[in-house]
Amino acid sequence: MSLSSSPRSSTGSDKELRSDSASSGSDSELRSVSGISTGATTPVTTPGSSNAGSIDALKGTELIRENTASPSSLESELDSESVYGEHLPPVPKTGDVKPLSIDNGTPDAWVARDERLIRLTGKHPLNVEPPLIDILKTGFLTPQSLFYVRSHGAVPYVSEGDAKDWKLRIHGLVEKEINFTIEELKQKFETVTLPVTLVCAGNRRKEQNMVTKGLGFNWGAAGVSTGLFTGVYLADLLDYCKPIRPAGAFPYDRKMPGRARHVIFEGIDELPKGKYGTSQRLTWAKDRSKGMLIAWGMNGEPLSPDHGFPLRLIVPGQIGGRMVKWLNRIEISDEESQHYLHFWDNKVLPTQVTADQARSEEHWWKDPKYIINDLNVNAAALTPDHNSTLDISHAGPSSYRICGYAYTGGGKRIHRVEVSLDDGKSWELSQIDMPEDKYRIAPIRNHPFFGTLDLTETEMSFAWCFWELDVDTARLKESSVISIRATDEGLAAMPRDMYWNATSMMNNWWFRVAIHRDDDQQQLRFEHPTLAGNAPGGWMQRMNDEGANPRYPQFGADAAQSNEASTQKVVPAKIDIEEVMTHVDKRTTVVTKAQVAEHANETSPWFVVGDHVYDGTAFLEKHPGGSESITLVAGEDATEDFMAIHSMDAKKQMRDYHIGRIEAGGLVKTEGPIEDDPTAPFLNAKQWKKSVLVEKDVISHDSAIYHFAMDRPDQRVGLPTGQHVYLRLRDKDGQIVRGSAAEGELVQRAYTPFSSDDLQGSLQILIKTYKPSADGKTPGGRFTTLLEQMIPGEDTIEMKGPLGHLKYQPGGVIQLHGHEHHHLKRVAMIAGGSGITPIWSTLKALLSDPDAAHVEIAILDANRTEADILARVHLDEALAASGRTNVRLWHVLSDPNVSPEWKMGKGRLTKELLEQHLFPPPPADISADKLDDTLVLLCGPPPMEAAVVDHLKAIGWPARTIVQF
Ligand SMILES: Nc1nc2c(c(=O)[nH]1)N[C@H]1C(S)=C(S)[C@@H](COP(=O)(O)O)O[C@H]1N2
Ligand SMILES: [Mo]
Repeated sequence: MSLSSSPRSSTGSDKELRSDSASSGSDSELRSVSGISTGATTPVTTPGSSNAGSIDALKGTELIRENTASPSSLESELDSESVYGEHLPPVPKTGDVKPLSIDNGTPDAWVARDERLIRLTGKHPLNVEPPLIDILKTGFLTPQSLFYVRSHGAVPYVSEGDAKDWKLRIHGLVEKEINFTIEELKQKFETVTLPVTLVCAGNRRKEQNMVTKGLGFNWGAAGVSTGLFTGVYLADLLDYCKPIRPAGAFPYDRKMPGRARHVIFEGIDELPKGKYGTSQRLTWAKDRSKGMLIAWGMNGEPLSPDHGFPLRLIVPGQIGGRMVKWLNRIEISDEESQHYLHFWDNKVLPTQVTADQARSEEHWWKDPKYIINDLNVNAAALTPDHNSTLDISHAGPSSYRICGYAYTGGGKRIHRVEVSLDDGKSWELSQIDMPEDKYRIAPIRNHPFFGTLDLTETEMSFAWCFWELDVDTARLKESSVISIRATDEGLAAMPRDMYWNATSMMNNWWFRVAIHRDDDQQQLRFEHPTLAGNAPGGWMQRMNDEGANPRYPQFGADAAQSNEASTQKVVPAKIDIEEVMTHVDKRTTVVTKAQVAEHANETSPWFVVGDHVYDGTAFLEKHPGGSESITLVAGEDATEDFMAIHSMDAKKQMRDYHIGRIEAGGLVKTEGPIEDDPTAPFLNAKQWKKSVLVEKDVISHDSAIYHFAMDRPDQRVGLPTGQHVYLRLRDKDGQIVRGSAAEGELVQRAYTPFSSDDLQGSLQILIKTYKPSADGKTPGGRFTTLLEQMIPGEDTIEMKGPLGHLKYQPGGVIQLHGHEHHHLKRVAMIAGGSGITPIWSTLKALLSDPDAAHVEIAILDANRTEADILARVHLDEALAASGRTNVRLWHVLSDPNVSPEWKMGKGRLTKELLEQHLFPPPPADISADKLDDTLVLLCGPPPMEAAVVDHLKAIGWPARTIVQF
């Protein structure tokens, strides 16, 4: 094993460093991230060994002397540039950023952002990383605008004025509470600056998702950035407040009431389950050598809104998740933070705990052993970049420089980064550069913005380093994979194998870049494991597609051998979409992805089925499933859902809306969005979710209430009252397909819930089964026949939603089509058979809403026999419980043999019956600025609905007041 490049002198210029290397990108843009080399001879302290003595040493009398000795006249002459020092990494400024159109319509529309950031969770909230290769361009310090962002919700709007008045409150188990403005913090405590690398615990998560999808979204390898953070030491604030900590031994795992042991931090951002907050152990927080800061600045600028303006916590060496943004409250307590996300986020659960288990078994999240604080050792390659090439012909360079970043946690240093060209059989050392060490040469003091930037008194390492290794092109030519492994001073090394875990956090197996040779041996092409976000590509996806297992990847000759042995991949048979659903004349018209993207809107939605593009605009009004089911897939590939739900006739109708063939390559199928927010409701409008049937309450000869489980017992369903949800099952010759087998055909139907939206952990749906007729002439309902076969406690169904054009809002308001808000005075509900179910949830909400007591309700429920009346007991109970006198319920039975005892309606829903049992119709015309306060909600078999609509119109009900489900 030998070093392929000789150690460089500390004066080697950036140009020199790169001149002999072939590079993947445009060389001129790339600046070496390395600077001077101080060697690895700097002595280090043992982390965690700091004690009261060393804290005092850090606080040092020298510091205080310097401060008092500096005359203020001199201070004003200090020019930030010169005082900062030219030998130090340049401080990047936020570029020219503006609010982006992509954020229009989101709560963050006002936030200025850089469009180069790769969005990992769609538009909102902002979860982004810069393009990996940009780390090479930006270097040691990342400009705020290119700094990765992880926000669980909207960015709180804080004006300059708000920032002036911003108060940081410290309270709880302290002798002295404080409530300081940022100005007061600056006055009372020493301003300090530290270079700190922030890493989201999810960095490199996509690699884990490629093995088995876990609970989180797809971070690439750039969920990491570094800034110069300016603020005051948290330790100083704690010294001032004096935590109350009576001495005494205590069992480690129990709290001693009244004894301060935790420091809880809270931001102002409002999330579905409360504010963002987490905590630190008090002893750590008091340890100045750990460098925890209450920071207002980054890179010489105020924090940007995305990064926590005006104040945030910085915890060097720990995961980003601990560094609370928009910080305004600190509580000293005898117990750890009780914030929702302190428990349900930033954990590495044992590898055997599946995502499903993690969702349903709370104890994993409450076990203190699985919390993550300190970062683990990690590294990634910047060159070669994904898809870059290297000329290996005679004209090409003789050597190539591989480089990248590395970091570790807890203040430890990276001590080696090794590169293997034979997938781990042998390793060679790369050259490590620690730009952070430049700040150890001489302290900066009294800087007008940075205050004190002094790493001469600490041996902690809080920032990433860069490594590089020159290898002969000839050797790369022989290799099929570059593997990278970093090791820190505690000899913790990146493992060969992935430690898959449900949150897919702290992924740090070897970073491997596959090498491909082109056929004529003229160039090499490099392939990273994954690409950030939904971008396709990378060897992990390729291996999945080839039927190989990327968890135990094999490259080059090894892969070729094992591929031969593995069986052929089964490709599911394709329905002839072209034959059935396309217009002959348009089959050759090519529609570009960009054109489809332009129609990713609600007014002129285009979508893709198979290889073809359809314009759904003209069908929005007519679509029996509501316009939402079209607008939801606008700009997307809707093949799977479309094929599952539509009849042959519906498919044929698609010809009229066909506009052409999608350009080669097709659309990238959008992946399921964020799941790692444990506060998110169960239902997701863009993603099918699995749910177990936990219970089935049979309530009549042909109907039952089905109870489906959410991911967790305390999870909201996320189905606003009045909306429906799709359920789907797989049908193989009339038999339900169990488990995750992808056989059979998908069958899907929409249902409204029986339970209300405030029920947590479960969703109840009342469903009537359509059985085949006794003579066998009429077949049973295809979906309900499958549903009947489901075994409670065992079988799962898939759900997606919510959707629908009607939503109930408190106060007796019906929202239609997302924008009309009808403040009801009267509402008629007309149901036929199981048509009562979609009406039920709105009725129940109206009856239980104290602010809707004024709404007059008339219910007409039509069935064949008394036994057919669905959920009659439930209806009666809800009515009785409401105590309302302005609600009428009238059952009508159509069975000619109905018993003479029956006192309510008989026969069909005639015009006369409607006139008699409903209130008079609202005025035919109302002024343009008003909405109707009287509506009819109608749901039943299509012939019944048609007849009722005719009668209503004849009576004088304007069409706009009749809402059909
Ligand atoms: N108030 C608040 N603080 C927060 C978060 C948040 O959503 N709200 N996200 C956390 C997570 S998970 C990370 S990784 C870091 C990201 O910091 P950045 O967005 O400035 O890079 O902020 C942390 N602090
Ligand atoms: Mo994070």
